[in-house]
Amino acid sequence: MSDLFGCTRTVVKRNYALITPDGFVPSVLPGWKNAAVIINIAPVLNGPRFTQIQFTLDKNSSGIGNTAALEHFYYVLAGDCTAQLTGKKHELTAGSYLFLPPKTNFKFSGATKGTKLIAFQKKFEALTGQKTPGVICGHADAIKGNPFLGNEDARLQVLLPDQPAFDMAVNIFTYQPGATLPFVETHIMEHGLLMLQGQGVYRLDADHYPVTAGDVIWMGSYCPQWFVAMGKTPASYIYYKDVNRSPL
Ligand code: UGY
Ligand code: MN
Repeated sequence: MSDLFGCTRTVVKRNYALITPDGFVPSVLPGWKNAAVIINIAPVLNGPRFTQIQFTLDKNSSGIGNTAALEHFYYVLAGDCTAQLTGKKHELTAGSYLFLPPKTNFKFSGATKGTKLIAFQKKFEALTGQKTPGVICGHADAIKGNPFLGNEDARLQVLLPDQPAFDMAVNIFTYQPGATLPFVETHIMEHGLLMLQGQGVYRLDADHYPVTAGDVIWMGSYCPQWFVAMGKTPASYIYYKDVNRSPL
């Protein structure tokens, strides 16, 4: 990419945004101390119904709070840290993830320098007849990647249980070079996405963008979307979507 001043690949449109790391700016999030916090996606951005946040931690960092009416999902991108919940401590390493239901106390600390987390947070919407999910702690290495609609070269790891009690899904999609989403998807669910590795071209609405590791994308409801992995190494992204609830 050209280093020419005044240039960026970032674009913010009505129903999608591509936000590239050259433009990330930290802000303050109550409860988080000695941490670089970048709120990549939030409702003020043309209406997402969730937030997507990146945290960079070191030895002195802490993040303390209660999820209240929200559910939080944390994934460790690099490094390690501890999450202390009421009555239980979780040691997290790169690839670990933690789902916190509403009304959960948490304290993140004990990070090694440069530990990076991504979080997705949204208001939990209960479903009549379904119990509110409990805490889930898992690791991506333990989740099998299944061929997406029969394509062995495009594999999906589904990190949270695919059950009606959950109103959020977080998946990791890994594509071999040349593999694609099979068709241009247009759906009610919205997405928040972080490119984890590799590169490719993302179609958003009627536009096509080169994307690479570190890029963030918001796709609003009904934003036409498609991806092709390019280059010599696999491309993968972690992404959020809202699921299992009536629109009205
Ligand atoms: O789950 C999804 O909707 C996924 N196939 N979308 C995407 O990768 N853009
Ligand atoms: Mn999709």
